[in-house]
Amino acid sequence: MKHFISADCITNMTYALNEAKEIKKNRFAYSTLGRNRTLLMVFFNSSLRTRLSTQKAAMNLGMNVMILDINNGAWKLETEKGVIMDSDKAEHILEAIPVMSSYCDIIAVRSFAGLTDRSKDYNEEILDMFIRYSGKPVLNMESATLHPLQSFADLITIEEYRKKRHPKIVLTWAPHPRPLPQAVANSFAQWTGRYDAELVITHPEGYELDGKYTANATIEYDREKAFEGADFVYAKNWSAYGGTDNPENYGKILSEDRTWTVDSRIMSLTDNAYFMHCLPVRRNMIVTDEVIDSPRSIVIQEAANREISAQTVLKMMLEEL
Ligand code: AN0
Ligand code: CP
Repeated sequence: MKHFISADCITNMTYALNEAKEIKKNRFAYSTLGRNRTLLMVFFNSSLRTRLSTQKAAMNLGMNVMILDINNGAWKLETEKGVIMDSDKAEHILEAIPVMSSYCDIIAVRSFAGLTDRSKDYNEEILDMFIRYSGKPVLNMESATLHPLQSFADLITIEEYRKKRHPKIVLTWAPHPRPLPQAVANSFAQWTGRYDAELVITHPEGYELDGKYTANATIEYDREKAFEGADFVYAKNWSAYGGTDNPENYGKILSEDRTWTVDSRIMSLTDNAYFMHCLPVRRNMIVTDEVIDSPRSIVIQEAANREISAQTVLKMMLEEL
């Protein structure tokens, strides 16, 4: 595996999950694999988990790690091609990428969707520039449309907690005061679509995700029916994708319906399901205190597995260097 951009970069999901299991048993087994190799992590957006877990994973493999927050101490970057640079942006990404990549062996990038121009976001213009102009393997730390390190950690967690061979997993939209990208939801659907499970996605009308990612899922608008008998409930907010009929809705909040907050009543319809969320989570918007504080909530274990997903991926990337 050269780049790690999406689930498509993993040819054998069972192998990847087994690798993760082995790494979790002894995370220092490959502590010299990354010797004299440098990971540069570039952030265009905030992070707690991705930053710490990916750094820890790289350290477990013996790598050196450098981190750059573009919005904190670096020059403001121009990302549009062909513009006259007379604004406050002092440097063009066309120089910044090859310069940054000259100092490292693997370059990791976080760059969220702008949520204004769907084709720009869904063409992954920023991530694509890193792939094209860095000359180095690129690790996706949440791009405009996907968050593969999160989804891989989610699957590792489901694999650890599932009691049935073919569990029912429900991805449920939940309310949030700010418009959020579809990346986590797209990616979760893409990864679980390749896992031995039944995936049901429930959301208010208008929140349909890009069909490219939901091909192996059942869309159920009846929320109660969706939750019935679930083994895992994965909550997430996303803004509208817009679809073919309403592209103008892209990035918009279409519903603030608080009855979609995951609470004990809706959880009681499940088969004693585990509650999951990628975090950060807004309590009593996405999920009630009662549910997230209950013993069925595995959000902390899920976040801890981010170290394992990142280490499994970095190991595969280092082996290809
Ligand atoms: C981001 C999102 O929804 O994509 C990151 C989640 C890991 N969440 C927020 O911005 C709150
Ligand atoms: N889940 C996740 O990616 O969290 P951060 O945004 O804090 O990195």
